[in-house]
Amino acid sequence: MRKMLLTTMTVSLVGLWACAPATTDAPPPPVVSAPAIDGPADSAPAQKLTLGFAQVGAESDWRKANTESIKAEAEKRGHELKFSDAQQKQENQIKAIRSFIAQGVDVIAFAPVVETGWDAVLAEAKAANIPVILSDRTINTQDETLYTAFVGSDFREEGRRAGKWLAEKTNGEASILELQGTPGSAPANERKAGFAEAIADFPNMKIVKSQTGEFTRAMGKEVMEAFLKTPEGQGATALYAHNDDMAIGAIQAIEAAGKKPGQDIVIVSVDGVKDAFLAIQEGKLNCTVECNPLLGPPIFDLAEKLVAGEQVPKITYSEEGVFDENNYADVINDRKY
Ligand code: GYE
Repeated sequence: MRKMLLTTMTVSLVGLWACAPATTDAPPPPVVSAPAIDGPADSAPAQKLTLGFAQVGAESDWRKANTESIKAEAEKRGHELKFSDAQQKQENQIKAIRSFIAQGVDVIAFAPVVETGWDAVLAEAKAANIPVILSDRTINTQDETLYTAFVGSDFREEGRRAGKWLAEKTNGEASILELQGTPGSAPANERKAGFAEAIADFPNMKIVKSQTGEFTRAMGKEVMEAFLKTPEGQGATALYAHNDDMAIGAIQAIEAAGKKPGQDIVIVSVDGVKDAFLAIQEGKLNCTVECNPLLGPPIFDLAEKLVAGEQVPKITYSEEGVFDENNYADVINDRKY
């Protein structure tokens, strides 16, 4: 799907979902003309609908905020939500999607735990005429008609932002440890690729160790402990974690090893959850690249339009910032998750 993202059809940039000015560096205008999604319309109230949502799990603070946003939005709009937690297992998500099809929901939305292996079940949804919204994570498929729309973040851009920030912070010189997200997931693949792209211009920036921490605090800590026992880990000057939870776990490991996180090891991660802002405030985390989990409103905007037979954009990206010691204070008090 990544290739498609670059060349494709309808791209609409939506700012914080409520007020949605397209930014000036937006890609070329959409081929399919569809209005930007800008919150509940002032037109007639939407028809009540049933949406089946197959969630990844509860692996991180980002995910918990994402689940909360979806549940709260269903309730606010009076729609029925059938929610399933796959506990990070693709087979559970496939089962949930099949059961949504059997129950005849109006719309299916899901956050694909990994990128591949969805074609068969999505063909079943298509045959049943149930539109599918990909939430937060993309898939890899030859047949882009197997889903109706994607709403979420540009993970490759997040990786690039993390790499650029680190290059500036370290003047292009760093021995980097990398904690990757769930193997095979879009955010792990793309955040890795974007970061590598951004540091490729700096010959003195090298990733010296890279391993998955499964997007969890516990694994972030465990893998960092192991890293710090190796010669590469002992000489490392920076850490790039694909999410804040792993960075926070790693911070504990760094402290336990008698080093100062944020000073001896410069740390950049992705998500922008409350605990990351608190860690920046304490000087233990240096930067978080924001990834917006509040996808409930845009998912239900899309679902309502689909049920009303309206056309929707194929891709909707969130607009996101980069926070470090210079600007974290602007948002820390408003961050609810
Ligand atoms: O960054 C991570 C979560 O898919 C964007 O999944 C999401 C990622 C998020 O577990 O914290």
